[in-house]
Amino acid sequence: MSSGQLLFLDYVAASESGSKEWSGVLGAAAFAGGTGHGSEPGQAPGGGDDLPIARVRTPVLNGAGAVFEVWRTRGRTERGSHGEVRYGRGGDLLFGSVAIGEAALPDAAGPDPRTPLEIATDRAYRQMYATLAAAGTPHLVRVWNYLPEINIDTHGLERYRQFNTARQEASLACGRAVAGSVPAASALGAASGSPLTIYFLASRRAPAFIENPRQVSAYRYPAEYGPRSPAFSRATVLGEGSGATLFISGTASIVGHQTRHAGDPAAQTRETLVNIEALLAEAAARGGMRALDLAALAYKVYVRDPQELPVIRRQLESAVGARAALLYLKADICRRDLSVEIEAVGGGGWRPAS
Ligand code: 3EB
Repeated sequence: MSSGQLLFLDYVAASESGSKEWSGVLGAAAFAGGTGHGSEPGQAPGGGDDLPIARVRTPVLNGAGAVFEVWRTRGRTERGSHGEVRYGRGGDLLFGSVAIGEAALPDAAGPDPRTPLEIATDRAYRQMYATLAAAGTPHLVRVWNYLPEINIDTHGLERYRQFNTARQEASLACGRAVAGSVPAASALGAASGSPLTIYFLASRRAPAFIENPRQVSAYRYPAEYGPRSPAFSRATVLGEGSGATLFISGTASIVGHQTRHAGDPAAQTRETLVNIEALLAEAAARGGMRALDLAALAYKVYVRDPQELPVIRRQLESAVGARAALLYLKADICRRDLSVEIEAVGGGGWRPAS
């Protein structure tokens, strides 16, 4: 059975997006500061009015303007919506996007004891799962979550922890796992006033779920990190052989369950790369993934304080070489003592420049 490449990832500067005429585009994320002043991304490559685009307000730190992360497949695609989710599907794959603003939601003073962010998260996750069931692509492979004010306490709990509570409760209510068979994920801050913005990739086929032997699984974190654990795997592998794609979750300077090197962004970057190398080895040993090295990946690097960008960038670029793709975004990280978080894609979905 051939296992050719079925998923393609490209990073495209908005200023160059007019020169690409792609087919098979499932969806895209657009990263921009969202301050107006010409920073708004325009049309995505292979777009059209019905293309699902997650508009994420995290300023791009390298390069001049907005960047599209474009997900494509081979063959016919169709686009549609389910509730507030917009999706593109083709073959076994589905890309979906949903954004829910909190301003219009009831505050906790009313009869609903949940916070606005919990209500928004619950709605987004239930609609995501309903979309997957209706589309016949039940297996969630990779989820990206962006929420404003991620480190702010409201209603007596940090908003990232509120998000974890609602993600777990919505998943349980929909008969979904909250440990083990859970997707790779990232959860980051976004500019104040943005809606909760979630995009995801799902498949008809289950991925392999990969944990990091250097870290406690996030879904087993002790209660000091919040009343409900974050429900994500450290990585997933979708497909087999040379076409398989590896999705590495947002990865940080955490060993066991504890943050290492607080206040030292260079050391945090190096520790994070050791974690990513451990995931590459695990994916090869247990996920059916061919052996990849750091140079073969496409990275998104989330930097809390842009003043630390040069030191983080120096560490990364000397470790990953010139072939890897690196997109640097300004975003708050879900632990206050973390300066940097890095996610990556490798294998079938991503071909480094040769
Ligand atoms: C960590 O390892 C860092 O809540 O979905 C990374 C990736 C992190 C995903 C999530 C959180 C999430 O715990 C934080």
